Amino acid sequence: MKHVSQLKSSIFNHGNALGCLVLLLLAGIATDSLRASDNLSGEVSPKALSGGETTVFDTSKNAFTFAARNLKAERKAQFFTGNSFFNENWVAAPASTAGRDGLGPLFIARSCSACHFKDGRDQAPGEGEFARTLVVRLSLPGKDAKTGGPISEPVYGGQLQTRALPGVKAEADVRMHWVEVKGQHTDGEAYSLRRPQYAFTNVAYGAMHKMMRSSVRVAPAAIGLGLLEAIPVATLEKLADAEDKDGDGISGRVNRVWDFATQKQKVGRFGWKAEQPSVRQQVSGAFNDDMGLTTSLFAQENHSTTQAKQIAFTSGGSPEVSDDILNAVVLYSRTLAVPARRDVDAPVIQKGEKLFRTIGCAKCHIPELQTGADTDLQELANQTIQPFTDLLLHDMGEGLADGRDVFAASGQEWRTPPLWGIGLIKTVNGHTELLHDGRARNLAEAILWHGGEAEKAKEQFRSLSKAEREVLLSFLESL
Ligand code: HEC
Ligand code: HEC
Ligand SMILES: [Ca+2]
Ligand SMILES: [Ca+2]
Ligand SMILES: [Ca+2]
Repeated sequence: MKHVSQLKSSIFNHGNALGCLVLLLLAGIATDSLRASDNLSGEVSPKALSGGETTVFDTSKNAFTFAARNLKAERKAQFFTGNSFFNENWVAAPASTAGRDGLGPLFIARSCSACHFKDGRDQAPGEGEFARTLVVRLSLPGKDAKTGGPISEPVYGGQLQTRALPGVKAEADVRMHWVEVKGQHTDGEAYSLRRPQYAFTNVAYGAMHKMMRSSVRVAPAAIGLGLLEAIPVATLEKLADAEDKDGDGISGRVNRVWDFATQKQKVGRFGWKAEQPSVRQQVSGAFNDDMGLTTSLFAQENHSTTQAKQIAFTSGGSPEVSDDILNAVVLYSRTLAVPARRDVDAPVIQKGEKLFRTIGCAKCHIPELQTGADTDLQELANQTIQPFTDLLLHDMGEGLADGRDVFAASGQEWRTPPLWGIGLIKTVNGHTELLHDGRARNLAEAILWHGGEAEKAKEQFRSLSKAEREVLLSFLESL
């Protein structure tokens, strides 16, 4: 249990609506406790502390933008440097702002926050719209001999860049089309889901390979990632049940991916298919593929040798992102805090949580985990967290399949995404789109897309009464 004195500083720091409410409650409790036995005075249910001691208390549109509440004072300057390089636009080289140049020549966006707006989550393009911040991964069938990862398309590489510097051709445009798929709950209530179809136009560097596979992804929220990184491998291996020995139809698997820093296989944790082993590699990859910026980890620009012959550009240095800046953005991405849950003790929320467990959602979306002691950021060590993920790969059926494997992840497998903060996406990002490609327009649609290992849980959801479904959704909104 967290006590008032520990919580006050963060509540004061943020001065938000929830904070004010808690302060008022605390004030009330302070006087009340003179009279009554102060059994609950100022205590916050541990269940509300999604990120353990790193948890912040904010329900405003800035809810995802804060540093871990317990971040050591000596790290704050680096966090704020990271914040500024996450949010500001990078520019073409050469520029007077030499620390922020080197964008492109091929890129998708000028800043991290163009996709992770307010450190939150992105949306898919609407009907007939062209992709602006959507990430499209490309590969050929088979596995790279050295890394075991996907084989890049020979000309277009591992990712499609939909923008380019002036005088350089962008690789292609991506146009989205949505197809409605009708269904109904067991009680007869109708619903409609939308399935994405997309086409490449203005393909600029010659025909794409006939065998090319592609996968579209939207940016997830960037909160709590250092905590997920600090979950011991042994915990993940214990949660895994590759052969489904317990016979419950669920067979989570650990992804094993290439760690470029050590040149070895490592457990994958980040991205929609758990294809990145560390926040550092994920962030370095984002600088490179999403923004055309080189780092000490990925020193080559993102274009292929075929494309290089047609591209003239000025480098922003080698590397373009200095280690100081990279380190700051990595620290920032590791220590963005998860906001506390709301209304954990309300009867409807507790009922919803019970349903979440009884219909099998908690088998993959693991409510509670412990971080290990083995991390260079002591703030993240030994925390009891409520991430609602197992970080494992699950076969989610044909409906969600992208037909493109990544290391151990098949074309039907996805990593269970954490559900913490999910109820605040609407406030932070102004939309409620979910799943890897943003196809679900709300929480219910996200559940109704579940198939494969999650088919049974989905069917149980479809069979609930309308009132029960709403209770379950209220619980998800409280996360
Ligand atoms: C063009 C849009 C875009 C830009 C720009 C972008 N990202 Fe992302 N980000 C994504 C997508 C899409 C994913 C999921 C990738 C996947 O599934 O492999 C992601 C994933 C991540 C993750 C892993 C989150 C998780 O839950 O696994 C981190 C961390 C991250 N991005 C940080 C950054 C940083 C830092 C920058 C700037 C250097 C950045 N991103 C720029 C789209 C973007
Ligand atoms: C077999 C494992 C498994 C089970 C069981 C399961 N899920 Fe999921 N869940 C996933 C995976 C994997 C995804 C990501 C799928 C994708 O993006 O294509 C996901 C995505 C979601 C999302 C969207 C998250 C986001 O960030 O976009 C929500 C909400 C969700 N699940 C809720 C539930 C609920 C509620 C239940 C119970 C009815 C449930 N899940 C059962 C594995 C599971
Ligand atoms: Ca560059
Ligand atoms: Ca490319
Ligand atoms: Ca099992």
